[in-house]
Amino acid sequence: MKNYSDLWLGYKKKTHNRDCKNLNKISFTGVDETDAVAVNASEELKTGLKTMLDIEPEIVFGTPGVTGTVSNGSEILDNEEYRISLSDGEIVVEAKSGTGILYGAFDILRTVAVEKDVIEAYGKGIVVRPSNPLRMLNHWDKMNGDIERGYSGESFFFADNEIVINERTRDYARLIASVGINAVVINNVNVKDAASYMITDRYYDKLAELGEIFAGYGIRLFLSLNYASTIEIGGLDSADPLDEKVIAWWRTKMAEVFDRIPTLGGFLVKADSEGRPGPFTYGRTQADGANMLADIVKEYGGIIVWRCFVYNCKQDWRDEKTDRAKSGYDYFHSLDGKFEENVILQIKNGPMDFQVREPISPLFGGMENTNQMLEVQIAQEYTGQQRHVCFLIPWFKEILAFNTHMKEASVADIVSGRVMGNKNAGMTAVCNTGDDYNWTGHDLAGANLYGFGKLAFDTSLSATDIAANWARLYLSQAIGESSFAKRNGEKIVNTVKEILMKSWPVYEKYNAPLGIGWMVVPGIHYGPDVDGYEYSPWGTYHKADLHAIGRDRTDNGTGYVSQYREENKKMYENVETCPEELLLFFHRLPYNYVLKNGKTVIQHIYDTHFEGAEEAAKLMEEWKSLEGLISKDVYERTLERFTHQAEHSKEWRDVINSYFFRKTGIKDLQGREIY
Ligand code: GCV
Repeated sequence: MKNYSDLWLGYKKKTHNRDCKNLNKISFTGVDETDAVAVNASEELKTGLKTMLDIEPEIVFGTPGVTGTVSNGSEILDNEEYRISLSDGEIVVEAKSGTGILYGAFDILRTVAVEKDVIEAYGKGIVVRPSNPLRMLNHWDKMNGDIERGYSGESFFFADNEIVINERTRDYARLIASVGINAVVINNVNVKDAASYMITDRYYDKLAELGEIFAGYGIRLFLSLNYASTIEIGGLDSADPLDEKVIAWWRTKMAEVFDRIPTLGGFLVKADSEGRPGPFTYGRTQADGANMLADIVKEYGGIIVWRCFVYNCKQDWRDEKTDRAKSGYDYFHSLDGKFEENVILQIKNGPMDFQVREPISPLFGGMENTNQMLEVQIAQEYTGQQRHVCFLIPWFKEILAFNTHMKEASVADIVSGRVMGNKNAGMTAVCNTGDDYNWTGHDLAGANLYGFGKLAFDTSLSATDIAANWARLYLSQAIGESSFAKRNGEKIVNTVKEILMKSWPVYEKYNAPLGIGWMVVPGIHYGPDVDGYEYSPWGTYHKADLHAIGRDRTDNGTGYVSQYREENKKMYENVETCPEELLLFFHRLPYNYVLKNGKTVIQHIYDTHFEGAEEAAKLMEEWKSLEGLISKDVYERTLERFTHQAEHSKEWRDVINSYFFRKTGIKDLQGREIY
């Protein structure tokens, strides 16, 4: 018995009576049996079809390289693309690479798993291509087995400073490949202690083995790198990127690393941030640091993913002018066009840090000649830590759709490489997995893992469809045998979809109001503490007094707003056109400022917090309506989380409302209990 769930790859027996003869023979074109990824695709199909339909398909491999143009001559396939069609009653999967074939295989398995008709699905032929070149996960796993901001157990990559490889490793690769992930960073961006030695003989063999497993599923292994490795493990006294000794050390080191871990895709670097070393120590720019490494790894096909989360975390809270929100842009904008071709700047979605609501980072649209990758967080650090349900895909959809007004491009246009014609671009998520049975602590948090992969692969998918499909795939394994219709499939899927789609707005309601963010217990970032970060060095201030709240980020204030293109600047700086959900991020307003719905800011705070807690309780009731319909384990595990959320949302409600009532003395118009 595995001690972990198969999640959406549950492959339960299907009892519908669809005609499945088309699945008896499946042809792969463009690859032969020497392609490890295609072989894994074939194994996956065999296992899945046997379990679900009791079919043992004949898999016929084609000739490598034959498929550049698909059989109907209409499309040229790129490396990870695939086409599925029906020909003489058999399924043909065409691709240029094993990875394309693998994605095609998972497509077929999903079709069967959700009980869709194969002829309907593939009769006319489909061509599927990923929206983003890189679709990555960042694990913040530490080598001692802890996970920074991990809410679902311990690491399954590391224990006691050793790398762990077991059955779960392969199943993890299968799971994430099935939703189109093609790159994984296994270790925390804060590279310290044993992790600094990842690029030494101590770990090479294991990393090579791990890289090989991943490569078998079209996934490239990446490592987070300690920028000051020359000092920490190299015995030099400097990490100056322009110092010849430093460069020479890296040259030798990288030759060794890529020789010992041949499948390595490259490195992720957090420099000059939150205590991590970087080029600033030597008076150099972020480009100097990134380019030095990129230049060296180029000959091995390596990529340097360089994070833009660079800011001063030792700020004086008394200082009105410094604004943390400005720092990413301040440090990187002027370097546009100065990065090597194999450097990708990894930019968090907002200028602060994964709050429940933030404006989009002005770096998107601020750089026209630099590879960019969007970083989001599915680990719910600030969004309920996988104890509260918070389905983040609707939020990610908004982020991707944001018009940067750089050539009228959306964030999705930029990070897909469509605007600049670059291939080193994409999306990454700070991952939410651990060694818990269900991988993500909260069963419903699995929808964020599944959803991120699906969205990064196809940014045109709707959040609702992603939610529904996840519910359908996951619950079909959670429920067990018998047909979907018989076990109230539609009710289950609709209920879960509704819960998921409501969850982010509900969470936002009882959280910090109107985009101001933070108000969490420092350090752990869980639970309400309105002034927790107010007089701290982290640069995250709401500035509430008895008259007003919010940060003036217009040109009269910190000037952050000027980092946007003119259209967006205008929208944000005008209190009338600033989206209300971000009002306090951009403006300092009196509590009696009247919002578009006629409510004052203070009444809005009271109302949303009462509503949020009520709605959280309703989500639990909706979940309860599934009792007896879904697996008992999933039902009970999740009910426990909902019970906590319902209580904890009241805590949020009461702490926030009481804080503002005490600060302002303004009564709730509805006379509800505030303490
Ligand atoms: C990995 C936030 C988190 C840190 C995290 C950091 C980052 O500050 O609280 O735990 O460090 O972001 O993204 O590097």
